[in-house]
Amino acid sequence: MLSTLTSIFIATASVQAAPPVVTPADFWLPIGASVQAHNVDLMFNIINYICYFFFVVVLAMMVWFVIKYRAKPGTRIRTDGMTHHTVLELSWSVIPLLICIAIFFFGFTGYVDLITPPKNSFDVNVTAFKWGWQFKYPNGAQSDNLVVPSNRPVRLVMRSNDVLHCCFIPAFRVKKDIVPGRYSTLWFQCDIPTGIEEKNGYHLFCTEYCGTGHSNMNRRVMVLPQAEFDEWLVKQAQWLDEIPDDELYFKAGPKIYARCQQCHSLDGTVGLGPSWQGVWTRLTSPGGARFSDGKSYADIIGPGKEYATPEDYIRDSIYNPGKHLVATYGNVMPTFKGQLTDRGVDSVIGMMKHLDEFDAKGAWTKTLPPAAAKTESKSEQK
Ligand code: HEC
Ligand SMILES: [Cu+2]
Repeated sequence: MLSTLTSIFIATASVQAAPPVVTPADFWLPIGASVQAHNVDLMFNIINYICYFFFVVVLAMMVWFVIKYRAKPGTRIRTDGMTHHTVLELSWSVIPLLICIAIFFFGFTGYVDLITPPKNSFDVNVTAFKWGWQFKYPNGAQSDNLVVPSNRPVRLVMRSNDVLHCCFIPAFRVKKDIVPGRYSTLWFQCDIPTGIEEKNGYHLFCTEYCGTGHSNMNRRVMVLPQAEFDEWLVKQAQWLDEIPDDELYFKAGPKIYARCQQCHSLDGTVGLGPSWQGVWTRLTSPGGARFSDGKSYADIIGPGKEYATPEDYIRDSIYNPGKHLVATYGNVMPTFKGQLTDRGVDSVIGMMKHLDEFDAKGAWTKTLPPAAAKTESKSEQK
């Protein structure tokens, strides 16, 4: 135990002692902000310059031969049949072979480094789904953008809820497919903190075309110094608990709605899912057929029916979306079981009940009385 601790300490200490590694952006590549970036870029540049070199050599010789051996007017000389030139043929076989072996060697050892996370890495669980990401941390905290500690290897343990996705963080030079039914891992270490501001974070993309909402999978990676990260992590795990019950719907609601927005509009626009406009009135007043099996809300909601209250129906729609399909819509909503806690669901329900207080984008349009505004800035966080 002690020896493990010591070795972790030594490993961390030696990593921290190393100066931060940054490769500035150039014509071909964006900024390289991970410890791996340098090697990847080196390989890329070497291969790139080898290509330029041979491109120029081949093209120059081509032009030169075209001029030198062109058919001059008036001559009808035919060349002899080709013989061979051992030295020339051996050199154009052996030299490229050596170059290829070198490229393979450095490429392969580099690849092995890229797929082997160091032992002391910090694990983040990643779920990719149509169409978003969820990042879960060891203490139970969750976030929509990836937040990681700096100066420490981070390992992403990734899985997909539905189809093939791919996690790509260009600034870190890492990329890995996320295949349904299988865990994929990816690691990086970044020594250049960005702060918690989303706009300063590094880009994270899905680079496997996964359907209509594919482009909604763009996120940011924020890197914080370890102490700041630990603080963020603790707060993040409790962010919903810290908000008083009666403020949940406008403080937590919009943040959670951000995950529903690509399918559910607030202003009546038809999307992949039914708009939430007027949803509360619909649920609580008698209406006609609503579901694809011909049932109406009144058939399933009410005392003694499947759902005692509209709240129960909404909660179940979020945890078991396929159970009652709203007519004309497909069974495409992902379940939010394990992703939204009861308090999370409560805040969405609260938002649906007060939709008149939100604009079409889900921002709360009212302001708090001064006394309450103080608590807001305190608990406000990403
Ligand atoms: C990928 C698209 C998609 C996302 C993301 C999505 N939904 Fe849905 N949702 C649907 C579709 C499609 C339906 C209608 C079919 C059905 O009932 O499952 C639906 C239905 C619902 C219903 C029932 C609506 C009604 O009029 O009876 C509720 C409630 C709901 N979603 C809540 C949510 C919440 C809350 C979120 C975010 C946390 C969310 N949805 C995210 C597609 C989505
Ligand atoms: Cu995707």
